[in-house]
Amino acid sequence: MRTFPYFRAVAPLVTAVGLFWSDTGQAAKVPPPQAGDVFLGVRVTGGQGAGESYLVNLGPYSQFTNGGSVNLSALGNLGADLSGKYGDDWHTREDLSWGIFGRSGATVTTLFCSKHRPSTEVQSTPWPSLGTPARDSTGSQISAVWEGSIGSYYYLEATTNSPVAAFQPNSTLASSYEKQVATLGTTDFGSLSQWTSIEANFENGVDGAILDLYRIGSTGVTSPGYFKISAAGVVTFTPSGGGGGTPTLTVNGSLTAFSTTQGTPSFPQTFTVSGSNLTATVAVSPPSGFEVSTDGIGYHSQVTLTTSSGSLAPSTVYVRVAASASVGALGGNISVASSGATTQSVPVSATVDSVFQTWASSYGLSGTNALGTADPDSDGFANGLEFSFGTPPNAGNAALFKSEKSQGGVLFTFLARAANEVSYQVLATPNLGSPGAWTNAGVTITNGPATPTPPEGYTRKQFTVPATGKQFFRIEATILNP
Ligand SMILES: [Ca+2]
Repeated sequence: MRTFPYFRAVAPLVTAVGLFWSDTGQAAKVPPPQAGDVFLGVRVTGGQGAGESYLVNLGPYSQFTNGGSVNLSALGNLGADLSGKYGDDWHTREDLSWGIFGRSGATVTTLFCSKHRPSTEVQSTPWPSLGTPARDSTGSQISAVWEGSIGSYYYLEATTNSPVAAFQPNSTLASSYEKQVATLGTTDFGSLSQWTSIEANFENGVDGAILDLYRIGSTGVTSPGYFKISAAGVVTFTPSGGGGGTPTLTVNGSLTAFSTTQGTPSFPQTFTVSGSNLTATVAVSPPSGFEVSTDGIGYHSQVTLTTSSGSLAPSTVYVRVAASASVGALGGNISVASSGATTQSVPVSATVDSVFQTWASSYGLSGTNALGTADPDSDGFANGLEFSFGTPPNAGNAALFKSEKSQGGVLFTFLARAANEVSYQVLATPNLGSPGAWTNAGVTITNGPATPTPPEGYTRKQFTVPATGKQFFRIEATILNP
């Protein structure tokens, strides 16, 4: 090809000769690799081919996440390269290993790597998730191999059998695949990756050297599938759960109508959520007035379920009416959602009674007899007053409170609901014949005697009015959430 006499005899033309080489394509470099590409590396620890590792750009990681088959025919004849470099028995050599590596180019470092898959049926235990410093550090080691400034894949010449494969001399440079995965005293691609080995060797043939592909990003670890290579050197990818396939959420169980009294959370009910091929966590969000929990102890306005390798094992979700729910009927759908999956809805409904309604029901009152203005025991005190002062609405009573002479005047004692249920005010007037003349009596209501024990829901209160002049007093009770 080159013109030998020119090269030898006319030194200034050497540069021109070099350009001539390039034009013929004899020394074609691999196409510039891109961030997000996934690479295959092959190396041996001794024997034939020990001086060089084999690097193949498999193309972008994104092609492995659609859940379908992946066409890798553009890789060329890798078998010819492998046989030529490592011998025809390369696919049974115990000292020959392969591994997968790569990283994204996003501002958030996402890593791609492999792990020996025990068998086609059994996925490897996923690599641990990594924090930002560990991902950044590991990512820089990976970058060194495919785009480092000296000796990286970027500068290598393609083999005659594959446009995207190249042999890389093993060296102590950071760009050396062999250095990154075989240096003693460190995990693969630096000390922070926690990748004890991303490789599989071929001592049990190609069926014993399957590689799971993992993605390790800020949202955790997923695996879209696994790689195999045939004895002829044909690489295939099989999609599996976790990043491959359609993200799917499944809900089991349903909820019957809840009921509770305002201020008191209802008893919980449960349903389960499971999922597959998930690429994100699962958010469980109930409508207003309800709250959810993953343990039946801590309740929240929303809970997040964490997936493992794209799967969510059946997980119990507890649901209850919140203590803060408003009186009346409430309901809607509990949303179970994860990115890319069809959102599931769990219908939920509840009736929240007011404290007064629950009180009336406890006396067997219903319908019009349960109204606050009704007086079913005809004692002259409407239910609202009986509730406010702790007297029975279904058995007549003579008074709502007790009054007696005391040292400072007249002592009034009565049973009271909690301050957030009923408010009490003492009013006074000098003349019952003057409607609208009731004014605040200016007395202070304090806690009364604790004995005898007040009925549940009540405390005993008291106040004293001076025994001077002529005054009429009344206690006004306002039910805050009737
Ligand atoms: Ca009554």
